[in-house]
Amino acid sequence: MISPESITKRTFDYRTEFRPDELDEVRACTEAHGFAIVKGLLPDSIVEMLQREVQRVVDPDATLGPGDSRTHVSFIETAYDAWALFEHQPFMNLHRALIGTDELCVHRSAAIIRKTGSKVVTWHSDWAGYSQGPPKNTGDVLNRGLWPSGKWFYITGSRPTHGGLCVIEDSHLEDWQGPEGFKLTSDRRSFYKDDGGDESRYDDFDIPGLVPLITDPGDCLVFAHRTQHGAFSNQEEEDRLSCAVGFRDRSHHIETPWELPESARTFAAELPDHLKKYADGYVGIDQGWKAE
Ligand SMILES: O=C(O)CCC(=O)C(=O)O
Repeated sequence: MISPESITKRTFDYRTEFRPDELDEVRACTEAHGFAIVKGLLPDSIVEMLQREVQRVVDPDATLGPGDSRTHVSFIETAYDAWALFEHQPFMNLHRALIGTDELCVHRSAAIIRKTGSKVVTWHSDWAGYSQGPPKNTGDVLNRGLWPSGKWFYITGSRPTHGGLCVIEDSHLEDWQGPEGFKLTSDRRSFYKDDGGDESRYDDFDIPGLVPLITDPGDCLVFAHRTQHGAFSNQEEEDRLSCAVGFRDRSHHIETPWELPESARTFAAELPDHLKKYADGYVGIDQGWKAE
């Protein structure tokens, strides 16, 4: 395995970092290269609030220990203080620009804790649109949209020694065939070394086109729906915390094979009146649902 300490920030012959008001540039970079970083989208006060909310919602009884990771897949429903994001205009402006409309509803949200020693996140694309058959799992229902898949806040920073995120430049392009020396898995969701091994998702970082994202806690990490990404193990003492709230165009109706979960109904009922529009179209997620 490559040592995270040996991975340094890359330089590019194009810009990858933007101010929150450079929305056209963020969109253009995401479309051209598959990722972009919006610097300083959140002030320290919101970062600190999100750090508290991620800990409270994801690990309410503080049961996680060394080596553990946990993901909460409907974070925003009960992260009450994080509803302030709906009123943080730089955040909403970014989403309006990425989705291309003002008529947004919450699509999905997540928050992750990775403790010291947590495992590597193997390389994958979130996009479930490569298979067009009936959905087999919740990802097949929710991850077939063409809008950017990642809009993450790594609120304790993203860096290789801290379980930071990496993407592969240009891996969002429709005709991308995998990095040189690798083959795509048969579902096109990941890749493996072309040395006669099996199709297991690759878990190391010695990859042509690798982009280690090295960011501050208030930055937003944007990536396109097909972009391949992975994350290092967290080798620092501090918990690695991240969260994301994604939206879609409210007029893009999603048919779910699950009933609207009680927690999604409660979220819609509890949102203050002026924010209820963001729950209009929200379908929640039933983690227990699987095709028969
Ligand atoms: O935890 C991470 O940094 C990676 C998250 C991720 O890959 C995903 O949610 O698809």
